[in-house]
Amino acid sequence: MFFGINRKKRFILEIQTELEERVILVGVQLGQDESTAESLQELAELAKTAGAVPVGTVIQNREHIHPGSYIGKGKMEEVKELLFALNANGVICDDELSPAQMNNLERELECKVMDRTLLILDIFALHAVTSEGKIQVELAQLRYRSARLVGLRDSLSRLGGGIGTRGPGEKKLETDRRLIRARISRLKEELEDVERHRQLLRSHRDAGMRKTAAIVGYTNAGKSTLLNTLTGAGVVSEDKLFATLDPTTRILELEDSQQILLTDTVGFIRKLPHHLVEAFKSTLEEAKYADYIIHVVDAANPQAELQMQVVYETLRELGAVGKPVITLMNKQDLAVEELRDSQADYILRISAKTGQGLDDLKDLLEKLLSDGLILIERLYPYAEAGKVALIREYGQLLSEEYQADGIAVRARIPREIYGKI
Ligand SMILES: Nc1nc2c(ncn2[C@@H]2O[C@H](COP(=O)(O)OP(=O)(O)OP(=O)(O)O)[C@@H](O)[C@H]2O)c(=O)[nH]1
Ligand SMILES: [Mg+2]
Repeated sequence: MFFGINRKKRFILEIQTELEERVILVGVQLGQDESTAESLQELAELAKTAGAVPVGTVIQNREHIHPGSYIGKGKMEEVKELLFALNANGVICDDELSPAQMNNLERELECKVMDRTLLILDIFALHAVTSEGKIQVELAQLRYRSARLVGLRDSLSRLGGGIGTRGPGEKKLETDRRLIRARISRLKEELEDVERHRQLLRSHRDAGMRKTAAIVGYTNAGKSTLLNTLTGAGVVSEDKLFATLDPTTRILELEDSQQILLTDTVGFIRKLPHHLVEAFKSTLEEAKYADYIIHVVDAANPQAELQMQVVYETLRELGAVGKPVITLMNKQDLAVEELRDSQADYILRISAKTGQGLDDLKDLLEKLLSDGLILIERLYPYAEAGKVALIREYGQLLSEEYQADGIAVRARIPREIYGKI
């Protein structure tokens, strides 16, 4: 009896150690580019978020990435020896591998071969909550997979689990090419439905009468924390990469009965997989349709400068340009560097966690909102009380006086509703 239980326990333990992914991170440093080591540090964070244990790093200096095998022959030997020495069972390359590179590496190294994209897709799969998020992730995963079935199948069957095998929710990812194609077109249709719905929501969101600000920034910068502190939104905020995938919108009440809609959304990262950008287009585009961009920077991160560049590049790719940018140098409660942002229209130093500087942010938003408003002084007959309600909802009602012949109103209103009142 006891013997049986112990055997079972030992068996489970064996499976657990077998499933532990001990990985070596591999990067290529091109010419004088000095960010490779830092990029690998970030890759290590991504690996940990996906449940793997990074045990070593290898960097190769090359003029260009080896087209057939990502790294050269000699380096491959080095990685092979390191795999053995460190008792590792997989490698993760810091760039997206072509199908050929993946096959060749997998054959030569005889271990599970992964890349940055697979890792990010995996984390997205673990964190997707809403049906929209799940469809988007699965679509991106399947597109990535369908081109790499051979190398991936060998790699993924080596451990029988772990990174690359997770689908959104409980779903097992398909590995049959024909089935994948069918599933992709089904998902695309579903996504179109969801996107239509999102468009509708967007247009309903007060038909453009209420101003919106999109909270953007590098992953882990503190976007969700900011929304939570400002509005008590209750969004998950964690010291994890890509904690948020689904956009959350909340109303922020300001002085003089002004309001602005704030949307927290998915974070950016360098080398964001293009399949993800494509699949998450409708989510990412929240920034494109917003009136203002609130750019949250983790000012305590040594890589803050580079992260800011990545954010601006991504915004440009999404077409979210030509609107006022408020940059928030966040985490001022920690040791931070004096950072500049030449691309921002306004810069504030804040701590989303302690609330420091958030009154300044509210003041700024109030000012921005009032600047676009028109001052009116008017007497509305009682029959037109509905117009006063409209002003109260979308404008700043400065004073209202109930007189014998109607309501005397002083208010600031957005241009968009001027015609209606
Ligand atoms: N010390 C300090 N930590 C902060 C501050 N703001 C956020 N954090 C921490 O930074 C981590 C990431 O915060 P999130 O709000 O989840 O970051 P995010 O930008 O939403 O990240 P993703 O959704 O993963 O892209 C969490 O551990 C927060 O507690 C701050 O002002 N000071
Ligand atoms: Mg978040």
